[in-house]
Amino acid sequence: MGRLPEGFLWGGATAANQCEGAYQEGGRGLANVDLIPAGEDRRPVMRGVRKMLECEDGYYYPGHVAIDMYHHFKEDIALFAEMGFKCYRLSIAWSRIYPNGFDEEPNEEGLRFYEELFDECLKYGIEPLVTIVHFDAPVACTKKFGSWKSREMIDCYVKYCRTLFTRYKGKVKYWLTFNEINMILHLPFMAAGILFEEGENEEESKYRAAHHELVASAMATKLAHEIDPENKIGCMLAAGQYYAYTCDPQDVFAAMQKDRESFFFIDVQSRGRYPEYAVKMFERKGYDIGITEEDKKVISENTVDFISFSYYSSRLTSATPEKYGSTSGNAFATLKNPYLQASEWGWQIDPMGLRITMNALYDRYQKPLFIVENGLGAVDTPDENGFVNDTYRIEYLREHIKAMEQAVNEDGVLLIGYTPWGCIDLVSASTGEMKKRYGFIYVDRDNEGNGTLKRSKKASFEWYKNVIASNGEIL
Ligand code: BGP
Repeated sequence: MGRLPEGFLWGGATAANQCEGAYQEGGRGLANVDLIPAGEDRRPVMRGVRKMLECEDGYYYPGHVAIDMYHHFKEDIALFAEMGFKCYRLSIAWSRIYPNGFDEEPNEEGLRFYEELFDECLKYGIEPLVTIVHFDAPVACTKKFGSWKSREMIDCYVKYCRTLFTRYKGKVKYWLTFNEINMILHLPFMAAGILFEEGENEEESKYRAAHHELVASAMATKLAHEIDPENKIGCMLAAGQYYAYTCDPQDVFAAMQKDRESFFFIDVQSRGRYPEYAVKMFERKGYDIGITEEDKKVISENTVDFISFSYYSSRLTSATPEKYGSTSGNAFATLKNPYLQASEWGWQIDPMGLRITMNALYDRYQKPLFIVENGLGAVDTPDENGFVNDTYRIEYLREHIKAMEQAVNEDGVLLIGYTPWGCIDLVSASTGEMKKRYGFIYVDRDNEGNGTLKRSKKASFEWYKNVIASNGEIL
């Protein structure tokens, strides 16, 4: 039975900084993600242009408590198990393990926390899928050497990875080195803890920092395979194919270039070398991003085992974008597509775009894919009994799952699993709101931090449970 291969990893995804809270408990150090406030300064802080290296008075930081999963994880995992999850994607907060990033010894309390969490998953037969870095970086590293702008960060990251791979050997098999690695070009403080000085060439600095991440990712891949040959390492892209606004060849080329801005990262991580178009771009712009012969070697010898990605929407561009209207969409500028509806936050809804994106990635890399984020951020209004009848979310997911199944069954794309984003309501990365909800499970907490944190099942909970039980047959 089912529309997908046996063993398909159905599940859901979260990230530490958006759900755990307890930001000062268990010996955890301060991270960039703790310093991103709600409100109008959020975006300038995420972009690294408004420097915030301490918590400042007068700001609300939604990640400090989030949905307090740190203290609720047993209850939450039990609910995931009830839905029949085969897999749970979560991230480890780096500063729980190495509070400053460069500490000699790891923090045992942090290690124990995740060990208990993994054991809880394994108790229900849920396979953990672990993001090693989901945007977070210890602030002490930003202060000491500029975070990923410095090569020193590579050593800190590799040490952190060695600790994880050793400690969780036999419990965790699937790892992602960096969440949405291409986000560093768009929101560099949030994605990598980096800041800019007056007059600095920001783009060059971002590519240098990206190079350090790419080397670190290859070194982690090597280490993971050495420590346990069972380990499977994935890269992770904020994906969504760019369409050309018209069939004018100039527009088509503009769309190709936009896609390359993102493919660049996966080209390095999966093909094991810097693509020609990037080498030429660096030459043309006179950028020196410091690639050594040794870097090239480690990158070429340690490519990823699978390609994971988030997909919320397709994107649209043109050679003359100023002629058309734009809309928001996961930090990526995109034009308004007249054929598509959009969410309440302006993210355009395009299930067919998922099929197109899957085909583009599979054609390009010929490695198994893993959809590790997808979903609809929407306002949920509980009825008088506290129940959320989220038919709009079911509709969104149903259409995307159909497109995903077509990519697998009709186009022959190899797909390992599907973990929709925010399977339990959590803090929105782009806006800091609780109001932008993705979950099958409702959490009683609002934008200002009021609420009991009580968990309750939405209509989509039962629906998704049936999807999983029928392996994608009953939608
Ligand atoms: C991705 C991130 C997630 C997540 C998601 C939804 O970019 O990997 O952390 O938050 O987008 O975005 P938002 O929370 O802004 O709706």
